[in-house]
Amino acid sequence: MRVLVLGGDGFCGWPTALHLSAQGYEVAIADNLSRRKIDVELECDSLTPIRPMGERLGAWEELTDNRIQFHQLNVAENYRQLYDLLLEWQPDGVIHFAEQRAAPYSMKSSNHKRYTVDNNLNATNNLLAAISESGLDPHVVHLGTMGVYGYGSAGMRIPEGYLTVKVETEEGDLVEQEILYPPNPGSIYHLTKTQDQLLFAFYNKNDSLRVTDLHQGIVWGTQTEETKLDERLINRFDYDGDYGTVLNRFLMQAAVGYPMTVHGTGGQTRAFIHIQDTVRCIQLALENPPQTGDRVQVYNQMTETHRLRDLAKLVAEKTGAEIDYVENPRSEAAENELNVRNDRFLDLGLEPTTLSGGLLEEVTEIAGKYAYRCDTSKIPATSLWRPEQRAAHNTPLHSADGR
Ligand code: USQ
Repeated sequence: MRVLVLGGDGFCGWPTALHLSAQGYEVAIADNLSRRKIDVELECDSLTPIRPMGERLGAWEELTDNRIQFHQLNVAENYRQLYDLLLEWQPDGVIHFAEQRAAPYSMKSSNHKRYTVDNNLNATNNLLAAISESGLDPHVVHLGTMGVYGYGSAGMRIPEGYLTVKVETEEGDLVEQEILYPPNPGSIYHLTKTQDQLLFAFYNKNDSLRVTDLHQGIVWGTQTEETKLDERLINRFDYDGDYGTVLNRFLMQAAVGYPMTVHGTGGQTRAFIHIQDTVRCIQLALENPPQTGDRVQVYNQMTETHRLRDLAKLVAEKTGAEIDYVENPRSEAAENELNVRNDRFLDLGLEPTTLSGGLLEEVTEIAGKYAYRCDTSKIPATSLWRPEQRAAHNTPLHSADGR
């Protein structure tokens, strides 16, 4: 079976490409290396020493005899190249990771907002239009986010994509309908993923495209079975204030002796998943495609929920690290409950990697080992959501590169 991994150089894309290759899939990656270019912009490298694409792929072939193709192209801009690649590669599945994935980065300035919207929505639309034009019928597996739901519900468990509602007709009868769960994004980045959902629904209805949308929680951990095989295959680890996600930041902060930066009261509850489970879920989704004519299939890709201050306390207990409750740079609920259904992956046989099992390994094997590469000046989160915060901190929204 042939797969095309769009965004196969990124934090989730790279380990997915290797995992599928190890499982016997023929894999081609398309990526414009934008994440590496953003490292240059932000003047901050991955904590782990990721290697150039050519070296990564050479090492993989040397170790496993499996060759992964690489096409350097911008899915959001190079429509014709994408179209030609689809026709040439004839994939059975396309895994779509080719989007700007950081909420703080998307909120840094007007330019970052515009870049995130342009890139993410054009990438998704280009892919769907190219598949439709090509006449091919690959199963599209897209990495969405739990953030489309907005981390709250009216007391019930958040369903997997669709909500059953009862609406009252003019005659006063109650009619039952299933609708996409009402979107409630908390950043421009999350907003693009809510809009992706409409693009999928439209192309599914109009062009009979087969799509699975994975609403993933916050990924933690770094390595998978495949990336562990050789240091040249190592996955990236983001720790800076824009791209670092919360649990990996806490683990890195514990390793370098920097007080853990809990935003606000730390009462925010979020969903989590280990990177090893991400790649397993993607394989499970790929191998359970919808039939032609089925609506867009949605899975909640998460295994545990935790309140942030509890996570910080857990890391503190295990490592002796200190906790710093800092001003929250974001606009988000200070405290929330989060109950999420994830039956579909469990029913397909997912056996979750638990936080209790993997935390310390991550601190010692990754955060501790590469702590010497950390630039602590890049740790504070400086992207501010609200105009009044930006005014108070004298951080204008506009950046001056003229884009
Ligand atoms: N937070 C802290 N301290 C920090 C960093 C973050 O308290 O040092 C807090 C944030 O304020 C927020 C929570 O931790 O309440 C999560 O922040 P995050 O940066 O770990 O995650 P988020 O911005 O939501 O985005 C990440 C990924 C994104 C993915 C999303 C899944 O970057 O690609 O879609 O997690 S979810 O959060 O479930 O929507």
